[in-house]
Amino acid sequence: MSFSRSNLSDDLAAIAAAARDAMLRARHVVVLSGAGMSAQSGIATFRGGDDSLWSRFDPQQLATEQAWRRDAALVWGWYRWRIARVAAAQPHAGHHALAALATHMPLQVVTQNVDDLHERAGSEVLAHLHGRLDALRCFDCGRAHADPLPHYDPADPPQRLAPPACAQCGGQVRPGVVWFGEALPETAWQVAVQAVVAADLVLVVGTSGLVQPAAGLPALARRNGATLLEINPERSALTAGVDLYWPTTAAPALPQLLPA
Ligand code: BV8
Ligand code: ZN
Repeated sequence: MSFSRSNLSDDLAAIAAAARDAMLRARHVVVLSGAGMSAQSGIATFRGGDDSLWSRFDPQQLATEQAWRRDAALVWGWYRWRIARVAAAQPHAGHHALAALATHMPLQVVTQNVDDLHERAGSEVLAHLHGRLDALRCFDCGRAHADPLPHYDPADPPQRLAPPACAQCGGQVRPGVVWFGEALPETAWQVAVQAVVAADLVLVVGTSGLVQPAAGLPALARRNGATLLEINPERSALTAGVDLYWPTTAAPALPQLLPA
């Protein structure tokens, strides 16, 4: 399916109509979401914007095993703050639209996000490529940590905080996210690859397309014949390679893809 860019000028209504038509014609849709999908729920993105996570924290300072070994209280304090921010957030109309779209067509959600906003809107997430904030486990013995966390006010800024202690070995409990330098969960990666290879349309929402190997999925889909749509208010590292770029944000755009 190709969209000659000339007939789609910058008319957002025409782009929205073309995107909706492409979705309704698709046989198998895979949505690949990034931090921009959670932005309008109040969850800071990683890059861009003066409130982005990375503008105040350097990922190499915090989202790595080295950082944890160097200062687990600093890293845990940052994640505990993020867990509280996610718990206080609500899915927006875009999350709900994706859940509704899945009742109209074969649609699978693959996310780089570590929050549960897709699930709370009713989507079944095929793969969390970078894990889940709330899947806590012992850094030392790997045991899942199910004990409730002490209350944390989401309005409080991140602060150093001793990680919970593992009930089995007394080790330090970490978030179940994939840190830089860590391998992606094998099953999540495999099912995501299978899905994009089989898809005839991949809808990329809210990712800068900078983190590998997740950022390679849209090109893999295209090599296997899929049409690529992108929703992002800014051009990303993926935009040059998509069939239709919709310069907008997720919350107002995704509901427009629903059948009239
Ligand atoms: C691995 C969990 C190997 C943690 C995350 C040098 C070159 C190339 C690659 C590398 C390199 N050095 C190292 C690497 C590999 C590295 C990598 O890619 N680094 C990058 C930074 C260069 N990758 C890894 O380390 C991966 N592992 O390679 O392992 C290996 C193999 C075998 C055995 C052992 C090891 C692991 C990567 C996973 C890292 N973990 N998250 C945590 O959350 O703390 S990544 C983190 O950033 C997020 O999960 C997210 O996935 C990722 C990317 O961010 P985005 O989602 O794209 O968000 P971003 O803020 O960047 O962009 C937001 C976008 O939304 C913007 O475009 C914006 O315009 C848009 N937007 C804003 N508002 C809206 C919106 N869009 C729509 N609506 C809106 N309202
Ligand atoms: Zn343990």
